[in-house]
Amino acid sequence: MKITDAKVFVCSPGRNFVTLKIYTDQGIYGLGDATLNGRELAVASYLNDHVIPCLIGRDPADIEDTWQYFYRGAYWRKGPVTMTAISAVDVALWDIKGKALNTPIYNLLGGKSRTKITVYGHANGRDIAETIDAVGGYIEQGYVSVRAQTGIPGIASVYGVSKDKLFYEPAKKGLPPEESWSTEKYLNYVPKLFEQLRVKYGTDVNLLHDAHHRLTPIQAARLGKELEPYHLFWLEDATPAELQEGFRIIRQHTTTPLAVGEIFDTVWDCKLLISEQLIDYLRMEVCRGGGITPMKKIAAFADMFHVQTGCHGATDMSPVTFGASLHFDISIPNFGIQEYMRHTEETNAVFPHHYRFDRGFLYPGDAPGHGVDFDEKLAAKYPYERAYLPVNRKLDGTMWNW
Ligand code: CS2
Ligand code: MG
Repeated sequence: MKITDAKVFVCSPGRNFVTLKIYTDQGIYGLGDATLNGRELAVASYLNDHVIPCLIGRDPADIEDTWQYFYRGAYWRKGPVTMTAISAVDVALWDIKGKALNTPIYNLLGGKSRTKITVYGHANGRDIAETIDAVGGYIEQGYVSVRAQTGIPGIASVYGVSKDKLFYEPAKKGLPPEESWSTEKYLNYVPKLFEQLRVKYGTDVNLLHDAHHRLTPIQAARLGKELEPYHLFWLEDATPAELQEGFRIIRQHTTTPLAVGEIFDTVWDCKLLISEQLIDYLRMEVCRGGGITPMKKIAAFADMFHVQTGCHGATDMSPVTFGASLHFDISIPNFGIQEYMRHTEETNAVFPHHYRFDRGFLYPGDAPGHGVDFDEKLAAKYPYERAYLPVNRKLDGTMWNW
């Protein structure tokens, strides 16, 4: 089999997505997700200008060699644009291999290690009372795990809080919106949310929280310590992880489980975090971490150090990523949990798929490949519109992490 062509589709059914379609001489095609929120066109260009010309003529069955070709051969390694592009190629090739062998991708990864995939939903509210109600809504839908994010009195808008209770899309059309932040107000308020959630819903529901890179290590240590009585499933992105050693400070002070990694793109971003057991869940995803090929290796490395996976699953990854991630999730031994931010009906119509949600769990389905398709004609009705993630400033105007 030979690769005869490849095309990049940028569309916006509710939000911007970048889809790579690789065609072969046997009529089989594969799909990969190359969406990078706010930098979509950079990845589209990397694929069109630097990847696709080198793909034509290759055997799509040689997934590992193709991955090595685009990683080592790029010379300029790593980084979200490069690795999102390589991820899309890798996932598309696994899709082709599954279709050519008429089997779902998980069968090519060692088969199923579980029957269903535990997911968590995103409950949010403008204040504690509203957030408590939102968590109850997810429990009623059958979720056994719920992330809770609340607005903070005195802060105009906070990460993770949206008007729409089922969909959360942080990217806004036009130039980056500016948000404001106060670590002090946040640290004084959030423990109260989880205290009241436990009083209201007891200890059976898994509660998660995302600090979204906004704390210093010692501030994260304080929050982790104050959340210990509420036994969170995880505290996510407690501190920026460029300084992996910073997690040593958090670890020294608290037993609250730590999750990090949605912005990582190679194992080098988390080698120390894993080998020193500084984290409990790795958030890397097949659309950012280089694809299924390296993610299998990273999951095996993490398994040696008691680290489980907790793949990123926000609206800014297309159903193609969800489809592929579920085949990865269901096959690895150290699966932890899968984030599941629902897509809009517009998005689901452009990306028909076999996976399904049922009362707190996702099921990948048994279609050959990853089981997700792409409706080019319908996609063409939703042209790209520039949209950026917000930027964030402290109340005194200091630029901070969003
Ligand atoms: C968040 C994301 O889902 C999460 O855990 O961190 O919503 C993240 O903000 C977006 O994916 C950024 O595009
Ligand atoms: Mg996050």
